[in-house]
Amino acid sequence: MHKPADRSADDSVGMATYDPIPSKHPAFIFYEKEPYNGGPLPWLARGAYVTPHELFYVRCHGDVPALDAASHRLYVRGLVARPLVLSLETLRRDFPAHTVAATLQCAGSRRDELIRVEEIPGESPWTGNAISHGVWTGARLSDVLTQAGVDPDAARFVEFIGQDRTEKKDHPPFGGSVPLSKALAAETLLAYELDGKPLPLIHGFPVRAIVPGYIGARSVKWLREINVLDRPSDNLFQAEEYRLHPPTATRADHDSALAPALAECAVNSYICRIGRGHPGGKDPMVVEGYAFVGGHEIDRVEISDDGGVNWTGAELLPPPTDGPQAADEEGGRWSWRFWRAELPAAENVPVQIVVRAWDTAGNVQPERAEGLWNFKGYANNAWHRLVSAKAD
Ligand SMILES: Nc1nc2c(c(=O)[nH]1)N[C@H]1C(S)=C(S)[C@@H](COP(=O)(O)O)O[C@H]1N2
Ligand SMILES: [Mo]
Repeated sequence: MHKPADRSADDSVGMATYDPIPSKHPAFIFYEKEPYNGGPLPWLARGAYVTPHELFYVRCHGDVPALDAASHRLYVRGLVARPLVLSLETLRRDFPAHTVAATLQCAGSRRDELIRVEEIPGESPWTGNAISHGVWTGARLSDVLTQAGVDPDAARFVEFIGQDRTEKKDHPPFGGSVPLSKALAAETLLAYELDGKPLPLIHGFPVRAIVPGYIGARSVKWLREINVLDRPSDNLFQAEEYRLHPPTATRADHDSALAPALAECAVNSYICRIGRGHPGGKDPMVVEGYAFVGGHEIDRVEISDDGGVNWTGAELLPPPTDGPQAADEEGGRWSWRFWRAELPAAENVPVQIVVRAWDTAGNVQPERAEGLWNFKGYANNAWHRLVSAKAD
């Protein structure tokens, strides 16, 4: 059992409680257990459209605080006319509940391919598995901010601060900020449910921010403070981490002020599995994966079986109309797309299968990971290449 919350209400910050974090699926890959970091094998990520909780990737920068839902408080402060102190009960009772299906993708997803370009010490080698899809229910952040009365002249950004102790020097809590316009958008939630169930502990219980389309880092878990600011957050994870440095910058020599803070996810796609059929035989090869973009929609997915010379369209599958996804109020705008393609049986196997997606703004994934390399290993959206299985 979890130890009783030892930092439930105000300022007490207690010890890490890892034991027992609900166990994940046997095919969940841990990069680290403290902090808790892992994701599903990619073929399992493509298994169910709404990711089962036991397969939902977990990205933690510190401990997993065991918060008590009854005594937890959320503070809304900064450039507001009426600062608020909200309990979970008031959040549920005083604000209409909204449900938004949103895919979360960590900026470090697909880092392993960047590591193959050049080493990235100290960062986990996530494959395309730092991504999962959930259906989130909570209060609209805009409803809460309206009640607090945002200063119309000075307010520009909204900061989220969690209640964890991160691994960084002096153990600051994890935090970040989003522009006021995104904070006021209908899709941005203070979520207390995932797929109709209470938020699991490791995913931010009892309440987290959900910022659909943005890198996962902006969806702050174990949310404790919401601050309306005239500038971006100076929390370490906004001011220093989760910024996109040029390939020339290094850990020892970089200027974070010159590197843009990551926000919306660029167009991306990934091959999760290749059905072998009979390699070298007559049956087509079945290739399946996901595509995701924040802020636009996936327009099309293309697939190549000759390393990216010739391309054919993959079939974009519609999101399910039943199950938790059916409650989405946003028409699937913040949801990943599953795709599937059949390729003629290759005469000579193995072949290099490549996927790339286009979004509705006409953006396409870049060809090579080489030009995307950065010393933090963020935001890899190069064409994804996989070599098909060898013939028996
Ligand atoms: N308080 C807090 N919030 C956090 C984090 C964290 O370490 N602490 N990690 C962030 C990062 S980097 C990501 S990618 C997502 C991961 O959400 P998940 O663990 O629910 O998948 O949570 C974000 N919110
Ligand atoms: Mo992340």
